[in-house]
Amino acid sequence: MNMTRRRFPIVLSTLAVMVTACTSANPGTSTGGAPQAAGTNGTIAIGVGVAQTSNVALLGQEQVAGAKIAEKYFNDKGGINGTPIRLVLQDTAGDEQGAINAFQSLINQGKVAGIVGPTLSQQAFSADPIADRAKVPVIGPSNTAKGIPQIGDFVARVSAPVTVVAPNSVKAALKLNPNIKKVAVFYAQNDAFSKSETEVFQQTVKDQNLELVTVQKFQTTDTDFQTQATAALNLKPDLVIISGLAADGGNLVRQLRELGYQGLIIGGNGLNTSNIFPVCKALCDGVLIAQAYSPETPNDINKAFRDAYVAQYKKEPPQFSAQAFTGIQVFVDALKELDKTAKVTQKPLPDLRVALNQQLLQGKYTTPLGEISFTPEGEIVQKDFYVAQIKMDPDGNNGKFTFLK
Ligand code: 1QQ
Repeated sequence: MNMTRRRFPIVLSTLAVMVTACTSANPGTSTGGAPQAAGTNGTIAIGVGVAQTSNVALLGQEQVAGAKIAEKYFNDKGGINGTPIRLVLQDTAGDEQGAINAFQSLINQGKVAGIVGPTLSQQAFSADPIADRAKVPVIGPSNTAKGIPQIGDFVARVSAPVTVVAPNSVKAALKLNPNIKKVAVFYAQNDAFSKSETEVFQQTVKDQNLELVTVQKFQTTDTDFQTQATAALNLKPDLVIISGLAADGGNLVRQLRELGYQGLIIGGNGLNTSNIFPVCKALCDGVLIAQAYSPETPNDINKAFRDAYVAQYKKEPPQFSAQAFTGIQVFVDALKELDKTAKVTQKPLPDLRVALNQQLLQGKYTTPLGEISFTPEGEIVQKDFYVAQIKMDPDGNNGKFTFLK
C-alpha cells in the first residue's frame, strides 16, 4: 500500500517531463518552432467538424455525404491547381464540448486550412470563437440562428439565416389553406437555433395577421409531448409550427397526429431531413419545410453534385448535403484563386489561413445553392428559396420531399 502510494508522484513527474519535451519538440504547435507549411503530404487539408454520432447525426450524416462528394468532385477536377484536397473529419457529436474538442483537434492536429462545421448553431456559439481566436476560417454549413457571422472575423456561413428562410413556409401554408387563423407554435428551449427560429415564426404569424393562440416549450431530449400537444390542441389551432431537431420534432409531429390534429404542420430547419421518416412514418405526410436548396437548380455544378448523390444514395440530395458541398467548394475556389499569385502549398499554414479567410469573403461562387457571395461580415448572399412538402407512402416506409410551385 505505502509503496504504491509513494510511487505515483514519481511516475507522474516523469510523465510531465516527457509531455513537455514532446510538445516543445513538435514544430507543428503554435508555440515555438518554424510554422508548418500548408501543403504537408502534398495535399491541402480541409476540416469537417460535424455530428457523426448522437441524435444530431440524423442531420450531420447528410453533411458528411455532401462533403465527401465535394472532395471527390474537386479532386477529379485537379484539386487546387494540381494539389489534391484532403478532408479531415472530426466528429463533434451533438453538444458544445464535442464541437470544441473537434475544432481544437482539427486546428492543432489536423493542420487544416479551414473548417466546415459544426452542425448546430448551439455548438457554433461555443466552438467558432476557438477557431476565430486561432485565426482559422470557419464556414457554417447549417448554422442558421441569428448572430452566427457576428461571432468573429473568421466565421462565415453558407446556410441562409432563419430570418430569410423561415417566413417562406408560413406563406406557403397560407397559400395551401387561406382559411388559417389560429396558430400554435412549439419550440425547443434548450437549443439556440430553435429559439432563434421560433422568434421569426412568431413574428411572421403576427405580420400575416394570424392569431398566435399558444407558444409551447420542450427540450430536444424529450420524447413525450402529450402535455404540450394536448394544451395546444384544446385551443383548436389550424396551423402548428415546430422549431426543434429531427428526433424530437418527428416525435412531436407523430403525437400531434395521434391526438387527432388534422391541420397543416410546418417543421423548421431541424426537421429538414428524411431521417425523420422512421420517427413519424406515415404521419410525417404533409409537413411543410422551407428549403435553401432545390435539386433542380439549373447549373452544371449542381447537376454534377445531384448526379453523384443520386448514383450513391438512390434519392434526391437533401439541403444539408448541398450546403456541406458548397462549404467545401467555397474553400476550394478561394484556395485556387490564392494559388494563382503564390503556391498555397508553400505558404506557412498560419499565413494561408488568414489569406484564405480574406479571399473567401471576396469571391462569387456558382454552387448547388445557385449564385452566392458573402457580406464583409461573412453572411451568405443567396437568391433562391423554396418550400417542400413531405409525401409519404401509405405504409410509412418511404417518403420524399416534393417541392411546391
Ligand atoms: C442550426 C440549424 C440546424 C437545425 C441545422 C442542422 O439550422 O442549428 O442553426
